[in-house]
Amino acid sequence: METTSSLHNSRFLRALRMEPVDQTPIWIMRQAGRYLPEYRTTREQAGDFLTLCRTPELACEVTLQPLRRYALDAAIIFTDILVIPDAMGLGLDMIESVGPVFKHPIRSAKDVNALGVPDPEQDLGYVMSAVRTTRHHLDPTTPLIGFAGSPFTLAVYMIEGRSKTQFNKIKQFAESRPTEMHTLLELLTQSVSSSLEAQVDAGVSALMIFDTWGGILNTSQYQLLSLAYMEKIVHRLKGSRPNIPITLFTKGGGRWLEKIAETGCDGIGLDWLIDIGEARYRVNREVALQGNLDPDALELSDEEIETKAYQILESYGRGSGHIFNLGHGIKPHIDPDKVSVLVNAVGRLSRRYH
Ligand code: 1CP
Repeated sequence: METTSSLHNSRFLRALRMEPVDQTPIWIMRQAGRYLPEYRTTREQAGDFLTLCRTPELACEVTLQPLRRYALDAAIIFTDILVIPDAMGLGLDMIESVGPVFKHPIRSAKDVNALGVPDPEQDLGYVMSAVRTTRHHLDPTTPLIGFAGSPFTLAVYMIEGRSKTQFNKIKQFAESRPTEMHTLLELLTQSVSSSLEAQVDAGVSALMIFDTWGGILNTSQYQLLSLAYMEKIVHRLKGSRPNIPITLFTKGGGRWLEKIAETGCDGIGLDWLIDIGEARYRVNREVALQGNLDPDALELSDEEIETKAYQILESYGRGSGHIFNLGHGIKPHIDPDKVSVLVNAVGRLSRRYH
C-alpha cells in the first residue's frame, strides 16, 4: 500500500478521510512552543512573541522545529488564534507571565459596530507569508495544518480582554446584549472563514478550529453561541475549498459529539475527559477523531506513558479514523524527551490496529 509517497496519501490526511493507514498518525497540540529549548532561543532572537508571529522566516523556523526532533505526521503553522481580533483593531499585547491582553476590549454596542472584517492578505499577510514560506521548506509529503479560533472563543477574549478570567463579562454581554453578541459572532465568522480560505490558498492541507471555551456553556447556549457559527464556517469552506478536511475541537465538548458531527466537519478533536472508544461509537464511525491523552500524562514514567498510549489505541480499536494527539496543548514544563517516548510508542503500538 502506498501510504507516504505523497501529501495526499500522507497518514494524517488518509486518517481524516477514514482511509486505511499503516499506523495511527500523531501530532501534538502546541507542538511548537516553550517546552522546546530551540523555540525559546528563536523567541529570544525575535524579541517577543508577536514579532515571532509576524516574521515569516522565524514563524517557519519554529513550525519546523518539532518535526526535526520527532516523527510527527503533521506540522501546524505557528501563529495564534488572537491575531484575528488584533487585525480587527483590538491591539494585542502578549505580556510575560500574564498572557494575552487586548488594549481595546469590547465594552459596548458601539465597540462592536466599530469592528471590521480584516482582509487576510493585507491585514494578516504575515500569516499567509509564514504559510507559504513553511510550505516551501517543509518535507513535501508532510501536511501543514492551518487554524483559527472559533467565533465564540475569540469573542470571550475580546470581551473579557485577557486570559485567565472568570467569564463573567462574556456571560453578561451575551445575556444583556443578544443582538450585539450575534453581530459580533457573525463578524468573527466572516473573519475566520476568510482567514481559513486564505490559509488554504497559501498552502495548508487541513484546517482546525479551536473552540477552547465553548465548554463553559450549557447545551442550548453552546448550540446558539458556538456550534451554529462553527457550522457556518464549515459550510462556507465546504463550498469554497471542498477538498480540505476540517477538525472542530471544543474543549469540554464530549457532551455534544453527535451535534458536532452533524456540522459536516471531517474530524472532531477530543479532550482527555471522554473515552475515545465511546466517542467513536457515538459518532457512528462517521467522522475522524483526534486525541486524547491527558497532557499531564507526559509527566509520568516512560512505561506509564506507553501504557496510557496503548489504552487509548485499544479503546479506539481497529481501523482508520484516529489521529493521536493530546486532549489539550502540551505544557511548557514538559521534558521534550517524553514526547519522543509518546511518538515512538504510538508508532510501534498502533500497527496492530491497522
Ligand atoms: O512564547 C510564548 O510565551 C507564547 C505562548 C504561545 C504560543 C506558543 C501563545 C500565546 N500562542 C502560541 C502559539 C499557538 N497558539 C499555536 C501554534 C503553536 C503550535 O500549536 O505548535 C496555536 C495552535 C495556538 C492556539 C491558541 N492560542 C489557542 C487554542 C488552543 C488552546 O490551547 O486552547 C488559544 C486559546 C490561544 C490563546 C493564547 N495564546 C497564547 C496563550 C498563552 C494563549 C492562552 C491564553 C489562555 O490561557 O487563555
